[in-house]
Amino acid sequence: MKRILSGIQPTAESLHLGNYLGAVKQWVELQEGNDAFYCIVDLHALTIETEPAALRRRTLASAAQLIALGLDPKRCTLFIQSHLSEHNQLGWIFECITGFGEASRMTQFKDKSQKSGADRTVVGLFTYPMLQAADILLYQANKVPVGEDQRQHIELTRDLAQRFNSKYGDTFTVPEAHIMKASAKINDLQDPTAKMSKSAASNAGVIDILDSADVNAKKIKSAVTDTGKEVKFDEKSKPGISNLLTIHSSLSGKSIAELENEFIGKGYGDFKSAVAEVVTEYFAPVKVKAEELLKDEVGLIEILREGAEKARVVANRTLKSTYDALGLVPGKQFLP
Ligand code: ATP
Ligand code: LTN
Repeated sequence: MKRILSGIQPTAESLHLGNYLGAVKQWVELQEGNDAFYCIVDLHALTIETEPAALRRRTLASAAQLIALGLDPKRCTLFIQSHLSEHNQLGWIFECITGFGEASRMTQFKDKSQKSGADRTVVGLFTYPMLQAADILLYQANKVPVGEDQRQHIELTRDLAQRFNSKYGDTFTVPEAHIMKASAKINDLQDPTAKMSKSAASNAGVIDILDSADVNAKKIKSAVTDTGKEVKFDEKSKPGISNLLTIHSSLSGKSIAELENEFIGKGYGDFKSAVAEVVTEYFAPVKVKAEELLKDEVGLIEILREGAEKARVVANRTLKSTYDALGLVPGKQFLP
């Protein structure tokens, strides 16, 4: 069985369509026939200053949505990053073998730090990829399902694993990024050349899966398109329509060609209504299920704690071999 690991930051009240199609949908599929670990990376979320009540709420809401979207705690290990101190401990080791220049070249760091300026950029944003490498390598993951934007962080993770292995002996499995081409990048409905993102300046082009059907239908109907009439996939001249075709196709299971055929001679209005309908049908039951799970907070936290205990068995073992390989004198923190 292949080991899978992925993570998501609890930085919003609701996941958006990009998170689902770019990441979580594959997580659900990969539960079958693999040993899958999925982590809510709350420590990573601390790189963005958040009100404590909001962080807590978002962490639980993320867990509820992941389960509602199809993650089954019986078939995968779902847990919260901060429940295991091993993540921070291994993260430090990777900070000690990552070059300063190497870390400075990470585009996520460059983009985010440029936006807020050096004085307002926290060091945690700089060391973020080393903590992410720890998330992955602690579990000896073979595959890491993520969206296209995470490719560089996975590349760094591979480099760090190889660097450590060649210096200190085989300790980590070198993981591979698992990026699904078709839906790897869902774009903003208002700016179809930019990725759909919770940190977008405006929420008007972001489909939140917990939003009401009305709100989402309205957003889809006012999606920016070109001045043409044909429903045809062409990312260059029709980025808006292409994005909507990708969304429809990924949710309905119909191929792009099938959809192009279906809408020959019909206008953009009809097509947008169809997309809105598919989105509503798909996410209405998810919203109900997530709300139900959130009502029983104690039960939800218990599921996550059980996940952490399963994760700890693997993470603790990897940390022990790492410490041994480095020549750190063994303490009593390791499981028998
Ligand atoms: P931000 O844009 O504020 O950094 P985000 O909305 O991209 O946040 P993350 O928590 O960083 O959300 O991403 C969770 C997962 O969803 C990642 O694997 C990421 O690659 C994927 N993802 C996020 N946005 C998109 C998108 N628009 N299309 C496809 N995948 C996406
Ligand atoms: N950086 C990722 C979230 C993340 C992650 C991980 C993804 C943290 N640790 C480990 C995969 C594996 C993001 O912003 N989407």
